Amino acid sequence: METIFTEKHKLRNSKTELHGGQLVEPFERPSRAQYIIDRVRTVDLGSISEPDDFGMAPILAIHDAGFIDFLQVAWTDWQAEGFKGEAMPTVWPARRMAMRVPTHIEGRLGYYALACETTISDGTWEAAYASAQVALTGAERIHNGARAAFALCRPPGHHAAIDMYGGYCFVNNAAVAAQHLLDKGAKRIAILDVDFHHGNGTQDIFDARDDVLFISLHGDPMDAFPHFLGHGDETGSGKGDGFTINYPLPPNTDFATWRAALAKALKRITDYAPDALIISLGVDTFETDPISFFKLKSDDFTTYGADIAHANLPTLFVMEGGYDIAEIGINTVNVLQGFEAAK
Ligand code: SP5
Ligand code: ZN
Repeated sequence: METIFTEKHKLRNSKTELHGGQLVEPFERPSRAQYIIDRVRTVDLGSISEPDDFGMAPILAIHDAGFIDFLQVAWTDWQAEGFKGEAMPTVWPARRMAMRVPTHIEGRLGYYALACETTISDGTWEAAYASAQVALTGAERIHNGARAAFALCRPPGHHAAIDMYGGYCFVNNAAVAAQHLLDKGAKRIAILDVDFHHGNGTQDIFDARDDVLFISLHGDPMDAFPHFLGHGDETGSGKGDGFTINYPLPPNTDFATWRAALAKALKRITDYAPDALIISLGVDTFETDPISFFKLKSDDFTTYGADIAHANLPTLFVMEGGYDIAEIGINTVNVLQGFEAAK
């Protein structure tokens, strides 16, 4: 399987995350991608290619233009205020307040943020842009007939909504890739999100559409980030009704339970008969992930990679989360090797 990767991910190198009331080193850090690409090389998964540049249009096909403008200037505008730390919101348009984009950077941060653990700092936009190009290049490979490709995206994307960032995500890489495949002639795309966290951004983007089937397995939002989307009764709206499916799962969910939900998801996906399958691949389902509560073991990732292969669809893997950094390369590449061995 070919991997698409760029060292530009290193431009996303914020120093602080708000966690437990303290500013800590971010869980989503550059070494994550380094461990993954090292493992790709160690097992000789396949060739490693630089992304092509598809420009801004595919990003603007998914995201609000004002939001993307904001991401590009947020760090500069924040610094112009003379603040000492990295950019983070302190106020939001909460219930019954005005949904109007403020002028001041502190107001714009609150308007466009869905969470404040994710700070914006120098290079954040450039890395997010490059990460989207990695996903687009992977999508282009699938369009050109590849059976599978691995878009080693960093920063991740599935929490980024039409006009919101947070959860370590800025541009929704999987959504941008899905739209690219549709624009190239695909009729239906399925996105299966196996990251521990609910893919709220992807769900938001495709909520009212029937040309993208979105299915997510994740920690129940009653107990897990992002807390405010991902319940089992969210099924899509308008002509998208029935094209969003959520499997919220409780603390300490083991592989047998998780795999049973995966089997239901894959059945729905094959019934939908998409032209391609996009996997939002987070390995924060691992038993020792520091911010998550599922109990998958390293071999389980190999097993479910094979389960995904049995759907027999052109498949683009798009990297999302995973924070047990010492094991992230093994767990991620286990999914890809399990897929390759079974196809
Ligand atoms: C892409 C991705 O995986 N984003 C995840 C963002 C989660 N950020 C907030 C996590 C809050 C976790 N609180 C966990 C307490 C653990 N005891
Ligand atoms: Zn996650």
